[in-house]
Amino acid sequence: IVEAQLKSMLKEEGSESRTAVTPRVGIIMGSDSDLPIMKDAARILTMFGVPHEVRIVSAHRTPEMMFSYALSAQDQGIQIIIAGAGGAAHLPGMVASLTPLPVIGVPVRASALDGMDSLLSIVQMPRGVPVATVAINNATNAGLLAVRMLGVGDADLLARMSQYQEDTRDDVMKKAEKLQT
Ligand code: RP5
Repeated sequence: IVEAQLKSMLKEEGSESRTAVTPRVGIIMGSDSDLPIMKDAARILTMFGVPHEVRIVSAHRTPEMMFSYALSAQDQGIQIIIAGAGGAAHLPGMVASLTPLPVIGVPVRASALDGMDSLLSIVQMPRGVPVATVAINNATNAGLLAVRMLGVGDADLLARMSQYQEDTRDDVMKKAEKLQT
């Protein structure tokens, strides 16, 4: 059921839960309930043409799967992992402890504490195990950060990021001009 839901939610984005090409970015999350937020990261990667995969991997409910995903990611050709979780969000940190790949954590607002619990769980990593943490529910920025990281060794991708920044700037300028007229 989860796989079917994943597929239908990602279909509109042009993302697939399992891709034919080797994914460069792995998007993982603790629960299918994180998907409405985490699909924003997939949307950005699709927009930039970055092959990626989307998986449900829970640190608490499927710890063995989390271990095997994190330990095999590098050999599978994954270059960056984006990990989203809510509540006591251990997924990004645990994955970062098991792989040398960069991990971007997305705190998901999922509990009575409005995501602050998740934010602090992800950002307050102990020395030696870094997780790049974006704002609560901001999977868009996780996708953009992954593109920038990959862009360091990929001139085409970096050029597309510059274009994206220009487009964003133009968009704001147009709106500002409209307000003045
Ligand atoms: C976390 O618990 C998940 O990442 C999710 O954000 C939260 C709630 O999960 P569900 O109870 O909705 O499956 O592990």
